[in-house]
Amino acid sequence: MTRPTLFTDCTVATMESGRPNYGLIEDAAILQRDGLIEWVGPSGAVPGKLSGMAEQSLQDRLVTPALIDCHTHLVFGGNRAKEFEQRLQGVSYEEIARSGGGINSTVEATRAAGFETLVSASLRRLDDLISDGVAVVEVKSGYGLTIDDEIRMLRVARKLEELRPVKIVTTWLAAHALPPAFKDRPDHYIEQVAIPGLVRAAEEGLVDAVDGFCETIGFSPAQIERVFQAAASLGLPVKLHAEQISDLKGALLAARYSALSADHLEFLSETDVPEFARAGTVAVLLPGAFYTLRETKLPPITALREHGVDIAIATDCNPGSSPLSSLLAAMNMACIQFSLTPEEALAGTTRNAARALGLAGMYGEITQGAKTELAVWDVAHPADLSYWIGRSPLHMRLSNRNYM
Ligand code: DI6
Ligand code: FE
Repeated sequence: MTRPTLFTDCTVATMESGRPNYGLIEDAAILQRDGLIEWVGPSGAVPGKLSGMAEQSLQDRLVTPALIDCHTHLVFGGNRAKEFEQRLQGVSYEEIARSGGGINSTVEATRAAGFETLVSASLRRLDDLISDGVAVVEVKSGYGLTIDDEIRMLRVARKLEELRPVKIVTTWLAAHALPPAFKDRPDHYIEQVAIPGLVRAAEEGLVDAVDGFCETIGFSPAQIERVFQAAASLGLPVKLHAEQISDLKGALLAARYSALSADHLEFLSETDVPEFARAGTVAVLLPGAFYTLRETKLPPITALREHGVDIAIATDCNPGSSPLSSLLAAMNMACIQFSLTPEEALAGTTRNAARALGLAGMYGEITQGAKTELAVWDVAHPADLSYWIGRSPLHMRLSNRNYM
C-alpha cells in the first residue's frame, strides 16, 4: 500500500465512453490509490481528504489517459530502405513481396540478429512511442516464421516490459508470410509451424492474442480459419490484418470469430459493415501504411461511423509498409487522410485501442477502477494532440508502477 495521491490543477479529458466532448472536465482533480483511479471530477467536488494523502499540482496542464498503440510490428532486425528506393522508382509493394523481398527480407535479418541486438533495436522504437505518451504497446511476431524464431520474437517483446514502464501485449502472427522453405506449400506451413508453434508459445505464456495476414500475398481465409480454430481451442482471442490490398472478406471471417479487431480495412466493402458491426469487433485503421503505400482507396469511414463501429488508430510500426514510430503522427494522419475528428483520433488511441486489446475499462479511460496510466501534456486542448506534426507536447507520463 502506498499513499493515495490527489492530482490537482488540471484539465482532464477522461475519454469515458458515452461522454461527449472528450469527457472534458475543466479545473479538475484525479484521486488515485494503489495504482488505480478512485475518483475524477471537478476540483470543487473532491471527496473528503484521505489520511496521508499526497497532493501533486499539474500546473494547469491537460491530462488524458496514457496512449495505446494497439498494432505494431516493433520487434524486427535490419531495415528496408533499399526497398523504399525501389518503390519510389515505381516497383509495387506486392511485386517486391512476390520477388522474395518484402516481409521475407526482414525475416532473414530478424533470424540473423542476436537477442540483445533485437532488444536494443526495438527499444529505440519503443522509446519513440513512450515520448509520445504511450503506455501500452501491442507487439506481433511474424518475422521469424519458424517455431523457434517466432517464439524468440515474443520473448524479445516481453523483455521490453522489464526494461521500460510500459505494458506489452503480445500477438502470435506466424501466419504473416510464407517462408521460402515452404514455397507453394502454405497448408503445410499452417500445419507444421503456425499451429504447433502457437500451442507451444501459448504453453509458455507468451501469447495474448492471435493474428494473421489474410491477403493474396499472405494466407487465404480458409488457412486463417484453421489458425483461428486453434486459437479458439486455446481460449485465445483473435484479430486479423484484413482487406489491406484486396477484399477477401477477412473482416467477416474475423467477425465470425468475435475478433477483438480487424485491421487496415481499406478494401472493406460498405455492404459488409452491418455484419461486421454486429460482432462488436473494433476497426483498427493504420494511416502510416496507407501513406507509405500511397494507397488511394479509403476505408469505409462513413459506414463504420453510421453503424457504430469503434475505430482505433495505430502506427503499424514495421520496416516495410509503415516505418512510423510516432502515435501522435498517426493521429494527425488519421485526421488528414481519413477525415477523423481529433476527438475520434484520441478515442482511437485510448478507449477504442484498449478495446482492440481486450483491455477495456482498465486502460484508455480515466474512470473509476482504471489503472493510473496518465499522460500530462503542455497543451490547452486535446485537439492539439492531433494538430502538430513531428513534435510531442508530452510533459510527463504518470505510470501505475510508481504507485503500487
Ligand atoms: N501488413 C502490414 O502492413 C505489415 N504486415 C502486414 O501484414 C507489413 C509488414 C512488412 O512489410 O514488413
Ligand atoms: Fe500490420
